Amino acid sequence: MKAVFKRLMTMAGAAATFAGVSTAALAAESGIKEWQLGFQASVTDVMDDITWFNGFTLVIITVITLFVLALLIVCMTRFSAKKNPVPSRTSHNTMIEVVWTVAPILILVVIAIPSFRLLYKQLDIPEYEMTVKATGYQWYWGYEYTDENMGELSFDSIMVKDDERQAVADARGVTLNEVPRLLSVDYDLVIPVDTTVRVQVTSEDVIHSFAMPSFGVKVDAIPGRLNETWFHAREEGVYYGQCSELCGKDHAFMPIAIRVVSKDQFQTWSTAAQDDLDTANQQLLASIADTKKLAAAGKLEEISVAAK
Ligand SMILES: [Cu+2]
Repeated sequence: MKAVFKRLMTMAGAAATFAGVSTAALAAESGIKEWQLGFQASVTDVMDDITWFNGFTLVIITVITLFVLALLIVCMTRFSAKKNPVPSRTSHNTMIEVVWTVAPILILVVIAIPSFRLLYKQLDIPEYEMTVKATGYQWYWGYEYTDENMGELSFDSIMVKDDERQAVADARGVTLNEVPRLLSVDYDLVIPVDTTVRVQVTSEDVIHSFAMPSFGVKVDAIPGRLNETWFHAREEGVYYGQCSELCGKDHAFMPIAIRVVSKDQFQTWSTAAQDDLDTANQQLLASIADTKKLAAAGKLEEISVAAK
């Protein structure tokens, strides 16, 4: 069923591209759409839980709001001054007071249990396979791969300006929609798929916040402090986030772009990037484009059969 749905989505994406529908193409690439309401598509367990929890609390607050509305309507009609020329002198009702104290406590407990479970899931870092360090600067992010086998690889990641988007798209051999405005950066943070990654977050100047909606990640970047979080992305793609703590005049212009690639692609990229980051990125994009072309032509299955 899932496979059928995915295929339909791919076909829809292809059709939209032919029709020149920019939003659909954008969505197919990164899980973001123009004028988007609601969350970006989830690619981690934590974000799955956040999405569920959002729906769960939405149901509770909807029921409470409707209940209060009903009470108001009852009060306004049944207990109006017109219908009650002689007002009641009731001032206490033990039963009602017990109910309106206990019921909200129970509701809060029902909300608190999954809420705390989710908080601990976000903050308890499981056994991780690699570490990246993100440092906030006014106004861009710097990334550092701190594992020994990564050879002190580090780079800054700066937003692609409006007038540079076309040039970047041309250089990467992609459409303009794949370089989304205010979200694309010159150097993406590259991460392997299906890998538990520990993220250390700090800042060099003021407080920033490292946020990646599709991963359910948001953690403050505080000068002099090293905060930690983690993620385990299960799908390849490019994911976008933004600095989420007001940090000065260009706060809106320091996006975060994480490119999740296959483990093989990451291996090749990380080895090459330690010598020459630009060439490594070009090779990586070429490899991703090849994979996409093959997938589009439906040849992936043939290759896997041939490989066996
Ligand atoms: Cu900021």
